[in-house]
Amino acid sequence: MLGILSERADVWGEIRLIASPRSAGRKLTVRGEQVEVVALGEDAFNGIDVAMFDVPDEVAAQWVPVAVSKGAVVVDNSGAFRMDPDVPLVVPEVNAHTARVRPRGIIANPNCTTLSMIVALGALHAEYGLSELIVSSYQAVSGVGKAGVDTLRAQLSAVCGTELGAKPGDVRRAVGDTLGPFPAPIALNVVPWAGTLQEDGWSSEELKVRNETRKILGMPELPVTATCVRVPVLTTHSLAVHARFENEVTVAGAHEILAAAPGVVLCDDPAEEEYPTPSDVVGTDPTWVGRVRRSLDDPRALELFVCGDNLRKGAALNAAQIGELLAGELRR
Ligand code: 2RA
Repeated sequence: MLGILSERADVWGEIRLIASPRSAGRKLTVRGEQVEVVALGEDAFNGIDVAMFDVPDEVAAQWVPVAVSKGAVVVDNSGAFRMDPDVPLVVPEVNAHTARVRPRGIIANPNCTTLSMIVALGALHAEYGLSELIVSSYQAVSGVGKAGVDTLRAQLSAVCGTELGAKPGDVRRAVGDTLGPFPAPIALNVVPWAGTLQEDGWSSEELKVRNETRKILGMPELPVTATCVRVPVLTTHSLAVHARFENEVTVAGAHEILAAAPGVVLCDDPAEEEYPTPSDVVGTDPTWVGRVRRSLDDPRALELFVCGDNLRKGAALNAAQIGELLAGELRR
């Protein structure tokens, strides 16, 4: 977040850094300047116009209303308010207009998995009219935070550190009980699980993709099925998308829409081995789209592969873009 605020147009006056008392007094760099962190408390929000929260759900639930009571509009990156009907869930390229109506003084930032595909999907929906969505995610370990990254690195050392490396059946033995935040080894493996167990075997992550996509597109009845999978990638989520539309589609038409869509890069030339991969996409801002195909059995459906940096557009960048919308309002 600090990096993104430092790179983008400087629309801000004071940037105040607020964290738990444990971090108070630390100095962090933003806009090239050292700024001292102040401790979270009611007075910390005095005089703040826009407060961007990036804290666990329970901390957001407690402190977001405090910031609002002090006069701030809050951009919240947690899941605490996303499905509240009085809180808009905003992706500026897709539904910026919804940010203007915020009865609770809160705007929610979507989950990184939804954000990694929704800009491309929103552009196709605007032209063709989405009628059904089936997605499978390939999620990076940084989606779980530092523990996810540390665990993948440690497990990779354990399985690849020997001269010959682990053989396929050795992975669980090599990793031992150092599973970290994952239910199974993540090095040299794929784990069909992200989030917490919900009713009927769905994961919380799968329900977030469904519910948030519906809310962002303003389609509460849209059929959405997600299968969320964790893969041994550090950063950048990928999704294989099957999208069915009201109207017939063509690959050329989809290419034209995606190539013109703000926030999307079309990278689709399999003959030249050009398709997005997390290694190439990480560190960039747009949603990258490739492998665009018309379904063989359905002229109204497209298959695509999308990649988005889960820490940039998937989190901090989208929050900063919402903050910029608010800063624009305040200047008027
Ligand atoms: C994940 N989407 O990747 C979550 C993080 N918000 O685990």
